[in-house]
Amino acid sequence: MKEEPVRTICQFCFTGCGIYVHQDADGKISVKGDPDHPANRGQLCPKGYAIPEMLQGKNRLTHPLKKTKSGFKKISWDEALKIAADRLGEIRGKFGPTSLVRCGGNSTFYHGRDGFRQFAGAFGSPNGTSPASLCMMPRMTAFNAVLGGTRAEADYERTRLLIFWGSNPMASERYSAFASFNGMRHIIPRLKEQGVRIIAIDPFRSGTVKQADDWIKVNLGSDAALGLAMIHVIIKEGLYDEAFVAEYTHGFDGLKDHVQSCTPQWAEGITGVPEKDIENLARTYATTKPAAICDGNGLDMYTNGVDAVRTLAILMGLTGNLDVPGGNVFLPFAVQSVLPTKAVPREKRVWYDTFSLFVEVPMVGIKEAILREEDGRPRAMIVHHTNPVLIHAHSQRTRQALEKLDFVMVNEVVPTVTSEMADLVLPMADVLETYSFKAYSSAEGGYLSLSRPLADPIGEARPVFDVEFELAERMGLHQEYPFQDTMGWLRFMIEPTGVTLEQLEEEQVLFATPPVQYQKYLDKGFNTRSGKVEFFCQSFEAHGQPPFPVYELPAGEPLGPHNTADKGFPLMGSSRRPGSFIHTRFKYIETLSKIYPGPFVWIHPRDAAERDIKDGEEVEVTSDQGKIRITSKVSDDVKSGHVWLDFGWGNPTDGKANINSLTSDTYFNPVSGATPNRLFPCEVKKTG
Ligand SMILES: Nc1nc2c(c(=O)[nH]1)N[C@H]1C(S)=C(S)[C@@H](COP(=O)(O)OP(=O)(O)OC[C@H]3O[C@@H](n4cnc5c(=O)[nH]c(N)nc54)[C@H](O)[C@@H]3O)O[C@H]1N2
Ligand SMILES: Nc1nc2c(c(=O)[nH]1)N[C@H]1C(S)=C(S)[C@@H](COP(=O)(O)OP(=O)(O)OC[C@H]3O[C@@H](n4cnc5c(=O)[nH]c(N)nc54)[C@H](O)[C@@H]3O)O[C@H]1N2
Ligand code: SF4
Ligand SMILES: [Mo]
Repeated sequence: MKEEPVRTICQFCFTGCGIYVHQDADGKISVKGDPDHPANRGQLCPKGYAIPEMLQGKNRLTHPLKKTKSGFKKISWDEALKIAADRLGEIRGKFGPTSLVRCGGNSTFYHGRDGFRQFAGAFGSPNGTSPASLCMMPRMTAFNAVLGGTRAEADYERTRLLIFWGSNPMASERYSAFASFNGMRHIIPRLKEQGVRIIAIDPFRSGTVKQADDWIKVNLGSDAALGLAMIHVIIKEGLYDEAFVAEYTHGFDGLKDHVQSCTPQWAEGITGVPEKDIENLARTYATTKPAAICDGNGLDMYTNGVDAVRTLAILMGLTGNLDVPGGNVFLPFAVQSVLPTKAVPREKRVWYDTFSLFVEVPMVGIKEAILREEDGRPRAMIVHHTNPVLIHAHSQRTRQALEKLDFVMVNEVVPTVTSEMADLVLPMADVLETYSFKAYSSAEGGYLSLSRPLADPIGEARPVFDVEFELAERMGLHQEYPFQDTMGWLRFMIEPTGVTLEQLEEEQVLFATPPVQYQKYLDKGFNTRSGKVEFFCQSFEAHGQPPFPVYELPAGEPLGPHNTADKGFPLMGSSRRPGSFIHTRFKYIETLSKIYPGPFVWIHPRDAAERDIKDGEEVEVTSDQGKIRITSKVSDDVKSGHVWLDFGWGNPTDGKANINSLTSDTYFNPVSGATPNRLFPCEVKKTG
């Protein structure tokens, strides 16, 4: 660590808070929020404050490891890269270039987004997968189909009504990244003071629900029915924006027919929300101007999630709340370079016929191709910045699929359930040890910030791009590279923004676009096939999907008290992510595990009493896929009949229960490949 405070950003979630990290004369490291950074204005969450503890390097992988019959053996980088180049070369020779899968990470940190992307392109493989099918890409796919382009963000500062729909920013802190403001913790109370009405649509009494004026207690995975019924009411009562609909939307008459039968009464039976409340919600949204919807990850992990989100996009268009002040707005963003520079045609992807509308191959496509031993199936996988065995539905099957591969190389910072089954484990420099950058969108404009290393990489760990380039060099693929190391990657990526690395070094926060401009559609229309908001999605129709959104069962099979009770699983299991952690990480960081000593299964007092379960007791949760032991938390934040399990544990560094041992990958969304990670019938019993 340097003597001078380092001005950098935290990249553990999408917010990307500005921070100062300082080491005093005694070597004590402290962190404070950067008061001048637009993403957080000095605020931080506990994960940011825990950075000094993270820098102590607990559990870190420090050397390349090769799997042998007697366990992992330390090897040199030279040997590790030779093994990787030889094995990948053999596999390419035998099975062709598409036999490689890049299993990349989440876009909270751009090394995860971009690592090995150019490598896969140069190798000749179009096969990439990541957590995207569970994260925000199902939503993006839906918004893109209806609205064109990216999703439209809630314009918090100017709205009169804000609906949190399947989002919990009081824990996820995600939205400040887009709204360019202090954390949501500060935004919501301030909006309430200004008389803005806040509604939360959520099956769980989340931190955000607790802040809201109204709580719409919807059933798990039933949002498409709620959305369709709201559309029904708005059209029937003539509450839509006639001028906007006439001029800027496509398929209104068809939509009107389509939702004819989607009455609030019909939706009550599915959503559990009383008919009257659905009518009121629809009327409130359509008549409070302007109104904004803040969508969230609570919609993604159901097999019907894409269509649920299409109803949200339609509602925005129907009420004219699009790209107007206080509505849902397309914010400016600094456009960066695209990797790989020589892309392999999408049509060559595994399971392309099924997932032709999606940005990549969802993990289910990869798994099925391997497990069914299809011709042209993947044979080798490069994993980085993700932990596929833990995070995808039905961990046992993910493990089986990876075991069937000829070669698995995992780039990691700490041992995980995935790294434990790799042939080769490469120790990566952590995000705190390497240069990176982040591009933000905000109403004030799209801007960039630099992430600077706080320490040298631990042991022999190396940054992902340095390793990637050296491997490419050893395989003779380096001619296709526009960069040679981390700094080269950074310069290449930001080049189109007009901002230079030198300027970023100097200024730390640099705006690369003008502020938001509203109603861009007046000049440019919408970026869809018709140039309009597509109630009738032409892209969906062209790919054999229903052009109007429909309500399907949320886990692909009939769920309901009768069906599942008959099979011995009367409870509906779902999953949650406690705010003090980020996904599967940092369960071993003491300050964070003290804040939340999970994982827990959250159960309603009535359901607990029926099973003689007390708070804080070890219980067994069983689904048709597996069984785990976990501690109970008896709470009426949960609806009776539901149980919520904390996601993210189950690595060797925590030794606790992995809830994806209970989830199923039998059914998935036909467009995004999303599995029902948030819905699985189960039963909870006392142990012993
Ligand atoms: N602290 C922290 N921050 C994070 C992350 C983290 O792990 N920890 N992860 C980051 C990532 S990758 C993501 S994707 C974002 C996600 O951040 P958000 O988009 O805010 O999503 P979640 O936090 O998953 O919260 C989703 C909410 O949806 C609710 N929900 C669940 N099922 C349903 C349903 O069927 N219908 C409706 N209407 N609601 C439902 C849940 O109860 C929960 O309150 O957070 C990011 N930020
Ligand atoms: N049941 C259920 N399943 C879920 C979810 C849920 O709520 N419930 N949430 C889903 C969602 S939205 C998401 S985004 C995914 C999250 O899934 P992942 O993105 O796979 O989860 P992370 O914990 O972020 O995994 C990142 C991995 O990268 C490693 N890593 C961190 N920093 C570095 C680095 O600098 N270099 C390298 N090489 N590695 C690094 C970490 O050690 C960790 O093992 O899980 C999904 N799965
Ligand atoms: S983890 Fe916390 S400190 Fe870090 S970027 Fe997210 S909100 Fe900010
Ligand atoms: Mo995510």
